Amino acid sequence: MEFSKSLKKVLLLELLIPMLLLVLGVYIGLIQVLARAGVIRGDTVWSLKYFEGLTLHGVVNAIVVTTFFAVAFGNAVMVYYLKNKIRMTWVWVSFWVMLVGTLLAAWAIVSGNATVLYTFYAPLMAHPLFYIGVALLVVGSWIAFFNWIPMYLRFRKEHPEQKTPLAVVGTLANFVIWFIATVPVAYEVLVILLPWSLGYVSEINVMLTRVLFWFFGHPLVYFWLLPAYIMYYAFLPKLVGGKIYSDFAARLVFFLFLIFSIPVGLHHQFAEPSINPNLKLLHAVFTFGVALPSLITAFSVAASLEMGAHLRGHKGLMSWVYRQPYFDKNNYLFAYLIVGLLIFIVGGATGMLNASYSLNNLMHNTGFLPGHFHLTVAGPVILAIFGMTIYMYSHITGKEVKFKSLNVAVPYIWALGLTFFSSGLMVGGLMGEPRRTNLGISYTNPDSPLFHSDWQITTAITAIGGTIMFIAALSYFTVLIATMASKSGGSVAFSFPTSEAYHDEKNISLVKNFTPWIVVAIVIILIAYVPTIREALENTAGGALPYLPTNPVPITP
Ligand code: HAS
Repeated sequence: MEFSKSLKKVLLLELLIPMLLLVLGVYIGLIQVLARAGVIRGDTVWSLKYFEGLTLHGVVNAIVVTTFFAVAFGNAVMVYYLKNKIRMTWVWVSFWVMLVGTLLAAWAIVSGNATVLYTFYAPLMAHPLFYIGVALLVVGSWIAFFNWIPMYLRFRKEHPEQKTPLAVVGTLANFVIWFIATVPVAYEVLVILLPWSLGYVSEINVMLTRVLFWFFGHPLVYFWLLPAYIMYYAFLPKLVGGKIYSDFAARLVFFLFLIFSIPVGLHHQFAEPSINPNLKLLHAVFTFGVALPSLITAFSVAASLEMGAHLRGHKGLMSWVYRQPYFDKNNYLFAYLIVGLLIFIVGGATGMLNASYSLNNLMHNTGFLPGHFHLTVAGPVILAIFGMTIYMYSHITGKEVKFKSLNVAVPYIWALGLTFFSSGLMVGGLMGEPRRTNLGISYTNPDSPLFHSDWQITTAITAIGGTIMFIAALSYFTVLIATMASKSGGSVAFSFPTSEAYHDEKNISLVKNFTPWIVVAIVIILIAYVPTIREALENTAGGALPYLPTNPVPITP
């Protein structure tokens, strides 16, 4: 289908602005690994302090890029599959609100006024404009979501017998999760942190801010992941000549995420005081629930890959593993998606280790954590974003992708780097190497009394991995920029590579409507969070004073 000029314009902005920011995010990532390994020693590199850089790296890569992409991809999915007109005014309002929010937050971080890391809970305090900026970014994404709801309802009214397209179900499920998860964090930011940062109140309940943050913080990771899952189900089978194994199972997966991705936040707080251990155990149990849709996905997508290989004439039990278009330059999206999936096998397994209540003691706040989450957010998530950004760009503009061989190599180079990077962090983490620490000026500095020789080798492996990832990212940006600089081949119709289902079950009512799933989600959230919030309120005496990361003495108002 042909997108309107205005829609094309906004989609390109929503895809390319975050890519521009990602150049900065990736560069800071390189500085971080070099600083941890002691290759760079000092607190400041090119006028950015270590923790300012870490904040910028996390906020840009994990919050800004992912949110812009989810909105851009969602806009395209809604228009393409529902074949309904989208209200462009609101598409533009959503874009501008997100952009202004991003710029405000970025200013606060770069000017050194918001060194609060991407988990911006208390007691670290940021400039009010950081909180306002984050709130605007979220509100902008809500506007996009609210703009899709009438399109969906119109589709349901006009096509009562038809199934809602799978990619639409995935997108709406994702934004329902996002909306439910962001309401408490909006409360935290606007009602607790902002007045505190403006100086209207001097003390706040730190534990409450952390509970509200993690209410949002874990579903946040599925908000990053679900666009990739939409691609695994709706597009990947088509890319290998296969089919979605079961349409019902695919829909069920998105609805299971809806009910299980929120009531799990305490698995980030196993080590924190104030909350009853039984509640932590309850969240740990729900965390194993949220692994279920991913386990279903592992088998379903593997079945699609197997079917694809067999339909293309490859025989044998294991031919599906090696007879895939891994290096097909014209099928580069497959390379980005399959590499993400392979990485996620380890990313998911390490998540299950973290979730195990007692094992968590071993890795919490160590390098194991960034090791785990780079195998998720810097694995399936960013590779899907990379692949789909270039796919959408070339299909919207009609430009052919340049440097095709380099393009198809990017995910493999990235995966090689990530293997070193995450292995170094995880092995180091198991030996106690802390996360979020400028190790180069302390533990990996032979001149420091804190020197810890065990961590020299692991940080060096991490640095090698980070450098390879940086090279992969540069290669990706080269492909993207060269494609942007090339001439358009004229206007082309936009299309997503949409898969058919092998088991195309009839419109089963269990996975037809969102309402029952939303009700169940709310009930489970209440079970998991009402007692948790009560604990946070009751077990915190008084309030805590604000701190800056550079000073152990509280800031006195
Ligand atoms: Fe996590 C911490 C547990 C998934 C991201 N996680 C984090 C943090 C981030 C993050 C950013 O329980 C750090 C937060 C911070 O800064 O403190 N995580 C889990 C669990 C899962 C999980 C149980 N995490 C993710 C995803 C993320 C992400 C997804 C981003 C996108 N995580 C934790 C816990 C902590 C945590 C604790 C806190 C620890 C602490 O102490 O602070 C599960 O959802 C994982 C389920 C996944 C699977 C894998 C399925 C495999 C698939 C691939 C199949 C491959 C195929 C290819 C088909 C079970 C789908 C085959 C092809 C061939 C050719 C063979």
